Amino acid sequence: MGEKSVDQASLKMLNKAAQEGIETAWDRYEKQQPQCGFGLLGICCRNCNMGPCRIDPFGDEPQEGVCGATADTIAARNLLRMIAAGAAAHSDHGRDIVTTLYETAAGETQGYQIKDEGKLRALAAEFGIPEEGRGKEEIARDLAREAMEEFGMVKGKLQFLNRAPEKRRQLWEKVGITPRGVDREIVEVMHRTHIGVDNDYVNLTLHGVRTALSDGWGGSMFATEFSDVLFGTPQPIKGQSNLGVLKEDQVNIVVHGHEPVLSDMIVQAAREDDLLAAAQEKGANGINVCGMCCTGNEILMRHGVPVAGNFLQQELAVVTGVVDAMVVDVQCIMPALTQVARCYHTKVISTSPKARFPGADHVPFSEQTALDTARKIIMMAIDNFSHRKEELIQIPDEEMEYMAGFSVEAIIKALGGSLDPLLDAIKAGQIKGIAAIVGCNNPKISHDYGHLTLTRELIKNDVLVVQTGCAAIACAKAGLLLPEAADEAGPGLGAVCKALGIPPVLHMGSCVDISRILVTAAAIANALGVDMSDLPAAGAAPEWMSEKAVSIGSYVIGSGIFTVLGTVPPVLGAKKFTELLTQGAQDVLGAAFAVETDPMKAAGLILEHIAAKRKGLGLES
Ligand code: CUV
Ligand code: SF4
Repeated sequence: MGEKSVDQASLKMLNKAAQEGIETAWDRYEKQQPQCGFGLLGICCRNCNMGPCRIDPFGDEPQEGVCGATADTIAARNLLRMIAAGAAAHSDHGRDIVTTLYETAAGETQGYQIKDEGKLRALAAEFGIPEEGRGKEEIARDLAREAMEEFGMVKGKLQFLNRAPEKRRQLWEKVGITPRGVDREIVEVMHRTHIGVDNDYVNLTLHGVRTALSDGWGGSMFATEFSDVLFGTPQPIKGQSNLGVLKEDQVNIVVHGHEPVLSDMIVQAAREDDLLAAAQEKGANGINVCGMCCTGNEILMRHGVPVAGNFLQQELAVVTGVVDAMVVDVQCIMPALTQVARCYHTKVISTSPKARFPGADHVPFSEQTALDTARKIIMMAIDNFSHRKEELIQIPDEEMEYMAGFSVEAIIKALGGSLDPLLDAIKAGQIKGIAAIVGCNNPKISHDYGHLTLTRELIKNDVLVVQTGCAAIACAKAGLLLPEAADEAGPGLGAVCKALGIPPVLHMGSCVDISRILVTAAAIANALGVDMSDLPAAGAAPEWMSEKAVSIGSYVIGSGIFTVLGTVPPVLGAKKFTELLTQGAQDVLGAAFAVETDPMKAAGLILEHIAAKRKGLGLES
């Protein structure tokens, strides 16, 4: 397992990159070795200018920062700031979607429509907004305004929390971590982690969980639900994945980043006849829009658009020499892209005022002129088609079909209209439980190895796997998102999947769509009349790297679901804090973290956990 990747297409491109003298994340990771021990252990602090301070991990002096902060305080504060950044990223994305809906309803945007009126009306009912006899624009305006208020603090409690089982809501109240407003919790992290404010690692941790909950049941959930209203609620759909989706004879546009407001418009514009004609005039046989990372997930969920790869493949896509434009918005976009692009002909086009990249072309994107901007970007890609360097072109032939589009609505539909068949299969032990495998890639672990190993092991043991993010793309490339993959599943899960015609691994969308997983888990718990912590369910992030993943992991345990991390979080230098996260949290939240870098062992932990929870529910193991 010493290989950089288990994905053949990626290995080919890594080889090509090496021959052409191109550095990738793996090379830069190598150059960072050995990485700073204090940083890895989470015990350095730069929160004020008496520092930086660091704690001796071997128990020698110093054991406190200049202000007296201990290892536990420092590591907890650091982790809280990671949660705040992650929650902010998801939630700011959510806010942008809400704003787009508001402006669309006001007739101020170009190219967007309210695609799922049914969902709009259901959400309106949930928020107590009158909808009978009113037009969709009117409702959407009220709903979006209501949603905007949830970011600040008007009601003092997020609306979507009502989707959680009552027992869970009571627990949040009792522990004092009911999130009050999305922005408020994030701001409060920054306040509390300022020098000389919150120095109690337990108190800090509780607020960290509250902040994360405001992401999962707030910002992320707004991003998902309002995206469905604007762009349509995903339904099962097929497409292609991996670098082989790039086409030598077509204009290749890779959209990379996170927000569907941009990528959906590019997909839409690329289908216009005059742009197609312009591409043909340049000698191309078409316009091939592909996705990467989570914005790729957004458009593959809704349009079956091909996905070129996951996080660690962004540079490798450029190395093929056929990407005419790499269009980016926000999050998980390596600044190194422009360096790599310089060696080929690829234009990196940034679009968000929040995310500029030295060396990129910037085309400011706004909802008001979205379609025109998308057209302009596509024209830039078309114009760049003739600049390819023939001698540098090599496209790996790896390409794999996937089935995605499993929104909660789609899952219920696939089950024949209610969750009952799934509940029955769980009760009967045909399906032992459900595991959510999510998150990024990280050069600390062989690319895709963690995702694939854990997923295969779990489905083999009759655990239904639901996924989002780069984990889902890893499984798409390996063919695990096809109904035929039921053959790789255990006899129980395999039979259920075959009867329903669904894969044993359900792709539920981008990282913000982990909110769909929360909704599913809550609905199952509600149907069984139990708390989410009673479910035979687990979460895992085998290759996580981003701060968003820290927020996700924290709201998953905050929601009562055991979570295994496959790369080590920067906390181990703080003994008591680590104990709180991996043990103490269990007593308070009914769930805790485990850290396990070997995915086979992680699978063992999850299977054990699921067996114990089944027993707790009185189900046969
Ligand atoms: Ni938001 S956060 S690398 S793209 S899953 Fe992919 Fe998903 Fe992690 Fe980023
Ligand atoms: Fe050092 Fe305390 Fe300042 Fe952190 S807050 S840098 S531990 S003095």
